[in-house]
Amino acid sequence: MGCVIAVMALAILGALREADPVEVDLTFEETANRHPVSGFGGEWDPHFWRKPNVRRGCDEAQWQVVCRRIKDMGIGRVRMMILPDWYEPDNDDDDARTLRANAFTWDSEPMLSLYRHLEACRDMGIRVTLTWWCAPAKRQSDGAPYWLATPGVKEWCTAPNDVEEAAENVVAGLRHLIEERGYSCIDAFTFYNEPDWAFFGVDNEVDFDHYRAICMAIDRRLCEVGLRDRLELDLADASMHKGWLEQSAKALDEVADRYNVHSYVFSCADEGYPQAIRAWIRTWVQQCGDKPLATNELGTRHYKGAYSATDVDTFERAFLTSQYAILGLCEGMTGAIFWGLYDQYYYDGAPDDGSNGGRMMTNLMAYVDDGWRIRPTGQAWTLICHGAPVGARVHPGTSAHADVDAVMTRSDTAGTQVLAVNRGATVRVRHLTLSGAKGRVTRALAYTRNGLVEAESDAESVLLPTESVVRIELDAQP
Ligand SMILES: [Ca+2]
Ligand SMILES: [Ca+2]
Repeated sequence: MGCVIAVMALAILGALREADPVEVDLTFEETANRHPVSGFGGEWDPHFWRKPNVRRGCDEAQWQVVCRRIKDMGIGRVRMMILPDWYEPDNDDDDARTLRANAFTWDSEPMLSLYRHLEACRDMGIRVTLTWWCAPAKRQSDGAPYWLATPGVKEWCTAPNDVEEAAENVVAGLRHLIEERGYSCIDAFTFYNEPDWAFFGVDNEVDFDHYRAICMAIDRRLCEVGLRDRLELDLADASMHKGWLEQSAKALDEVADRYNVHSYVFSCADEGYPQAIRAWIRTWVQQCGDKPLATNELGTRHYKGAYSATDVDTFERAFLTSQYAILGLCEGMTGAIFWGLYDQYYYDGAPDDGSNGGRMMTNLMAYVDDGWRIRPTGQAWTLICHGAPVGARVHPGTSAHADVDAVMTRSDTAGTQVLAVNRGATVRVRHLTLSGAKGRVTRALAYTRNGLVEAESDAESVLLPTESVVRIELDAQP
């Protein structure tokens, strides 16, 4: 009998041992990355206060809800579009060196909507990368051909037809927003969305030299009006054409402050995706030399046209994009902008037009008719945004476990934090070491298939649940 009990006890002990999580040491590089965090956040295109959304229930009360959510998510940076016809519907005059002030429509519907978004960013301390999208083929106000567009282009976006007129328009807009209206939250500017394929010029061809000439002209004029020091020029905005970033980094080195790429490449369904993400980002970081690289549009390869994706409400989309952030930081990337913050209408079209009638449905939050429900991506991204605030110093991490990756951030305002991912079964991470000093764990929050949960922790270790992204706060001195 005694023998049986002993065997049973051993069996139970064995079972317990099996259930004990593997222990993993995390170590972090003493030297921080060359560049601090530029910001994690989302695309926030300024359409909330425009007719297609207002008529569907977007109002002051809903605005308060949305802004509160954005603040609670810890969004550090947004990318925001602007179009030239919103404020210069007709050319002010034939002289690209002199502004005819009363030709500009600063009180148009899209501009008034833009101001509300910029005011919110200013009030919430969110940085804005303003992106001058393109010269639309047609004016949005009345569908007439747009004066700055390249004629004969079949797409809605075209390259500007004149270097100096484009630069005049860009700088007029930036002066109005930053100087006259005081939106100091705009600290970065991108000329043209995805020019590598969408800079449609004469014969629908992309002309890099024309792109470069406008970037150079914008830089020169910003210097002339004393605005250059208030903005970083964030160029390339490269989407899919592999040579474009490298070409930009070589040809625009004297004017660019930073570069960005867009990523709709990866999926949790792909074998070896973590290594592929690392290699992909490493290539872009190297091509940028000593200038910072960020990802200014982030999604998964499960996009379906520009307005939908097949994985919008899945755990995998959240897991993939938050890993992209952590692995990217380890490889020297400075930030990432998720596409985008919440569902909204970009235009009012027929529901079966292939773009949901203008309803963007790929975002961190759903639409007003769904109570701005926070999707899995929104829950996971909250950990990333809080864990990697603007300005934080970044220390890449290493673990001996193939399923675990981590990065440490240190900021004067948010202290020392670790962002970790565990792709496998539960593990216990220990020795959250930097410079030989252990930080004491004060809190750990995990995103899992069950949503956001507190992760079990003591002062020296944290349990990373099965398939989780975890944000760990430490009391180590920054
Ligand atoms: Ca003009
Ligand atoms: Ca003029």
